[in-house]
Amino acid sequence: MARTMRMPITLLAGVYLGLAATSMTVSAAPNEASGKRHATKAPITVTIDAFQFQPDKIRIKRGQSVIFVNKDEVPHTVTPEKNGHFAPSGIIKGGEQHEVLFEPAGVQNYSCDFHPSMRGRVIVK
Ligand SMILES: [Cu+2]
Repeated sequence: MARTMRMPITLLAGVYLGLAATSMTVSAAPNEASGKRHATKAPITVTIDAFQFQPDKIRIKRGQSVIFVNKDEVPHTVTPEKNGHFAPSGIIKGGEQHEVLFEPAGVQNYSCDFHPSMRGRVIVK
């Protein structure tokens, strides 16, 4: 049944060589994984909504910052728990946001001064 589908072998070989050349070009692209310690790191956003930090657990790199965006109508805070290594946000009013810089590596737990059940975690690598 495939009798009519015969193709010259040289044509097929040419196609495969072409594909191989293409994929080699792609894999030769520069590897950005080995970034320097002070490379620019875009901030990550955590939303405060309905009295919850969302997401309440994130992983970031040293020197990266997190922007906490308060979408509630009431004020909240992002306050480090004991032995935390970042500056407390102070009051973030409803509709406002605050950027927190995380420098040393470690697990940083935080909570809201006004609503202690609101808790979150930032893992700094
Ligand atoms: Cu709160």
